[in-house]
Amino acid sequence: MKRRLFVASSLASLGLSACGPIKDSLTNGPFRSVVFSAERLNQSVIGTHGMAREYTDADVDREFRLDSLDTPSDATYTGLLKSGFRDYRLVIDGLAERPQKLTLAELRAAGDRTQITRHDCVEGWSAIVKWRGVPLATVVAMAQPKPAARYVIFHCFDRDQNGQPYYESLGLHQAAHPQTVLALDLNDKPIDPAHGAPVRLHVATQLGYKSAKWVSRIELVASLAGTFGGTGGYWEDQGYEWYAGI
Ligand SMILES: Nc1nc2c(c(=O)[nH]1)N[C@H]1C(S)=C(S)[C@@H](COP(=O)(O)O)O[C@H]1N2
Ligand SMILES: [Mo]
Repeated sequence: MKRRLFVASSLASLGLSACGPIKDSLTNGPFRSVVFSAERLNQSVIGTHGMAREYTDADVDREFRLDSLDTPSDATYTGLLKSGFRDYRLVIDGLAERPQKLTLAELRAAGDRTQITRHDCVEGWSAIVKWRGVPLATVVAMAQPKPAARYVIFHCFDRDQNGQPYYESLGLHQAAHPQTVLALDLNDKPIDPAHGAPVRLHVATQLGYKSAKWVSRIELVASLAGTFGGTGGYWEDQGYEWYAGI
């Protein structure tokens, strides 16, 4: 808790506001050294085996602000949305013995975990949110990773103004963390479009940018180097640390 607050208050004191505009200060300014030295410390002290604190229903924040690229407005996403995601399939492929294409019903049937945890954005705001969905470990196991697989990459439906898609990644051991879930419900309702419908990753042990919204595909890979900028995520490609433990 103290470490998280340290990160948040360091950011607040640098006067940072949104995830988008911070990228220059993040890459160049004092921000980088403050945050990233804290994250390195966390990585060495906590590792990825610790559990994030869980809260009760009474702690859930009424407001969970939006702070990401815009909700996808392309024909593929809006078409899926119009049909209530009947035709949505979560693809799990890459280095998999058994690639999967799962409907929302199949995902719901695969596992059921509820957790009330705190979402922490690097810019210094946080919200306690109730998530319900399938442990990512269950879904990855269904696809049977080949021995060479070391990472999972999350491909998303949204793109920035330059047409660059959002993506994120985790190591297989992080993917197996019990509090890493493919969320289908947010605060007891199916996730709304703006918050990432129909499937959103929630990584309770890492900073908010890891929790990819609008997930379309999970790809098993041996290396992060071959995907987009090669550093494992949309923000990582612009200077954020790949490991975002809190
Ligand atoms: N697909 C996608 N996922 C994303 C983002 C995004 O831009 N696109 N932004 C990340 C960041 S930095 C944060 S803090 C949270 C914000 O989630 P919210 O808008 O639902 O509050 O989503 C994360 N996941
Ligand atoms: Mo964020």
